[in-house]
Parts: sequence; C-alpha cells; structure tokens
Amino acid sequence: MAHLAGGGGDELVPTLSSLETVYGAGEEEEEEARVRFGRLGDRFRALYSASPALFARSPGRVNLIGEHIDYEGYSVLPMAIRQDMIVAISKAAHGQVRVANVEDKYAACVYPADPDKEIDIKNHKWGHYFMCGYKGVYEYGRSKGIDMGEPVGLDVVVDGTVPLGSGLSSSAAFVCSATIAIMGILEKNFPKKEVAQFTCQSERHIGTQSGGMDQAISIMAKPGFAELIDFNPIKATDVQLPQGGTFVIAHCLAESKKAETAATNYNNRVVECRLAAIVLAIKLGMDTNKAISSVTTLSDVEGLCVSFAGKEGSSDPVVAVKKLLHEEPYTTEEIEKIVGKSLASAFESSPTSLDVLRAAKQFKLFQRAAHVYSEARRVYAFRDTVSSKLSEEDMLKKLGNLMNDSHYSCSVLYECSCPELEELVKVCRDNGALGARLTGAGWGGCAVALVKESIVPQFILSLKEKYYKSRIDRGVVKQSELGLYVFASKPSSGAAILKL
Ligand code: NG1
Repeated sequence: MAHLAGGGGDELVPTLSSLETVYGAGEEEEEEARVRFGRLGDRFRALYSASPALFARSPGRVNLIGEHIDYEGYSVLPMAIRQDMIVAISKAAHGQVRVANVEDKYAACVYPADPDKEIDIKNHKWGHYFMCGYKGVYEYGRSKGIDMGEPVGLDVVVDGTVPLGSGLSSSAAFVCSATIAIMGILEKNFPKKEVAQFTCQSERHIGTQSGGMDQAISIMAKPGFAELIDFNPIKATDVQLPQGGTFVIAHCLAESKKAETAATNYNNRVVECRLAAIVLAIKLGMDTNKAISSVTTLSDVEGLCVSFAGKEGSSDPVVAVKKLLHEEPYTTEEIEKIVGKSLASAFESSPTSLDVLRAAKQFKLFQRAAHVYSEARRVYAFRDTVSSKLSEEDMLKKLGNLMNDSHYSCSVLYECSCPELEELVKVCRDNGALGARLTGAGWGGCAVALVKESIVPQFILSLKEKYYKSRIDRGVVKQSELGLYVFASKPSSGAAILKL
C-alpha cells in the first residue's frame, strides 16, 4: 500500500512533445491545459507577431511536513500539485527581455538582456522572478565553464494557476519555468538535481534567503508520489502516500507577501536560526571566531547538541536547546556579549541579514531552535509511518497527529501563522480532518488537511459553509472563484520543456 523508492535527479529536464505526459491522457485536466496553452500561444502571437519557439511548465507544491527547516539543511516532504506556471518564449533581436502575462492586471515588465544586472529588489515587480531565472542560467552555465554566448533578448508570456502568496510556491514555479524555458532557448540542458540546486540560488536574487525545497520538488517531482527531499547534496526519494487519504488545500485568503516582508518575517527567521546555532556552538565549547565563521545553520551544531543530550541520557538536540538557551527573547546586546563582536560585523557580507538586524528588537533563539530540531524529526516520523506496517486507519491517524504537532510548533514556536490560518486549521479539524496545518512560509496563504478519501466532497462543502461563506458575503472572495482557493490534490508531475 505504501512504499518508498529510490529517487532520481541525474536525468536531464525532459523535453516533451505533448501535454498528455504532464496532465494525463484524456483527463479533464489535459483538456483544460490544451485550452490554456492555446490561449498562451494566441496571446504570444498577438503581442509579438510570431509563434513561440517553445513552452515550459513548472508546478507549484504543497509541503506536507517539514516547515522552515530546508534552509537549516533538514529534509522536507512536499508533493507537486497540478497548479503550475507555464511560459511561452522566443529569442528576440531587440536586446531586451520582455515579460508579459496573459492576465492584464500584471503589466508587462521590460529588462535589458544583461544577466549581470542586479535586480532592483527595493522596487518589487512580478517580472523580477523571471529575471532570477535569466541571471541564474547564465551564472550557472558560466560557473561550469560553458560558453553561454552573447546574452540573448527574449519575448515571453506567462500564465500561472498557482495562487500568489499562497504558500504553494508560485515564486519557485515561476523561477523554475523561466529557467528551463531559457535553457530550452539556449539549447543547454543540465541534470535535474543541478537545476534544482542552482534555481534555489537564482531565487535568492529576489532578496529572500530561501531554502531549496520548492525548486527541488518543482523540478524533480514524479506523478503519483510525494518526495522526501534531502539537501547537501540534493536528493529526492519517492514516497507513496496511503491510498485512503487525500490532501485538501485551502487558502485562508490572507496573502503571504514573502519578498516584501522578508526583513521581519522570512529572513528574520533565517537570521534567528543562525544566531541560535552560533550561541549553541559557543555554549558547547566552540571558539567564538570559529563559531561565527563556520556555523551557518542549526544542522551544523546538531552533532554537538546530540552529544550534550547524550550526557543527559537522550539523543534529542532539543534537550541542549532547553538547557543552554533561555526562553525570554535575547537582545542584540546580550548576543553581542556572547559572540564577542557586533552583529553588524558578523553579518557584514549579507545585506539582507543586515536589513533583518536593523528591523529586529529581539531574537527568540530558544523557540526557533526548538521548532527546527523537533520539526526535522517529525519529517522522518512521517516518512517512517508511511512505510510502516500499521493499518491504513492507524497510519492516517498518526500522519494527521504529526501534521497537527507541526502546526502547533509553527504557530507557537516559529510564529509564522496568522489569525486567518488559525481559524481555517480549526475549521478543518472540526469538520473531519485527521490533521491540518499551515503549509509553506506561512503568515497567510494555505492550510493543508489530511482527509479520508470517502469524505472529501463533504469536507470541502463544510469548509465552504464554515470558512468561506462569510468571506463571500463580505466581498473578500467571489463564489465563482472558490475552486481556485479550496481543492483536493494528488501528486503531480515535475517541470518540463514542451515543444508542441
Ligand atoms: P513558500 O513561501 O511557501 O514558497 C518558503 C520557501 C521554502 C521554505 C518554506 C517554509 C522560497 C522560494 N520558498 O516557501 O524554501 O523555506 O518557505 O518551509 O523562499
């Protein structure tokens, strides 16, 4: 019923000649995709008076468990969803990169065809994500000593169905689809795991210190499987989920603005984790200079924490967190006293970290470290449960409990939830979910609920009645658009270049 299989990553990003392989032959989704690709091609021709040379597609994802731990080096367990970003592209002689959207509300963005030009992150625009992909392909090709030729101008139109700011990784779907579209145009292909790795670096041009989960699953996903993603080096291992359970994704309707709020939310947590790791290293006997220069993530000091816990008869790094860090938030002055230098000088090479230090008044080192170490263990517990011999009933119950524990930790220790997500998670649990949690970065966006297959239609109806109806009445969302915000999802296929 449930199994784990070895994952790939050595194969190249596929180039496909039909939509069937991506969306399933004869499925309703294939028909919808045909209409979308047709509309995208028409829009391209209307704007640029020629047909696109090729298309590219990358899916969004839902993370089942393992939140805010990828950038700390820990494994996560997401699955790709059918919602995706599709790109139509051709080379152009005008020396610019012109990025248009099928939706008129996204004004076209125009950039010089110069991969060395920095992205203007203080002036956020949706098209910047395309330029992350553009810069990234040239940077990676050059780093491998490949002759990338003169930078090319491009005409581009995109169409996305991953709701923005939803925690379903519309940003990585965009960066990945841009990347493989440009690879297709430049006739350069790389193994999937290299693309998964360098697209994570590429997305950092937008100013977030992202982990690599989203790009890895978008590039490496296989239909029918969730993936356990390991980092350093990147590896994907297929995880087949129990048949009797379905994941329902529901948007709380508060948008998560990850790039714009990076200094106080996402990047703040990355910096807090690094500070927690450095302080733990010093408390566990590491020289302060060595700690500052060599410790970047909590996984770097896990070994030290586990050795410490060993003396207390445990193997849980949280034991060290509880003994060595205090629950009251740390001030800058207190941390500077421990590390023996100013935080601004310790982080001087990272402008986005300096933005965090300027915005922060205090640092919750205990809470952030306790979340990361406990969440990392829940990912393995989830994987082990799926491959265990438990009855399906017990397996689903256990997976649900792990998801609930993950949500508690995200909400209370990591503080990346919001009132709307709290309400939605509660509505999910009150209406039959075996477990429910926020998914993705949080601070808005989606919840994911594990629901028995047999009750999915009733469950979705209950969410519509108990969560969305009042919001439809208040004009927050249109009844006709609800299908975009609440849906069941099966694991979809990964990114592909399409020559149709
Ligand atoms: P979202 O915002 O859901 O795409 C972000 C990060 C992930 C991971 C999660 C939290 C990017 C592209 N993605 O996901 O790497 O850290 O938050 O688990 O920044």
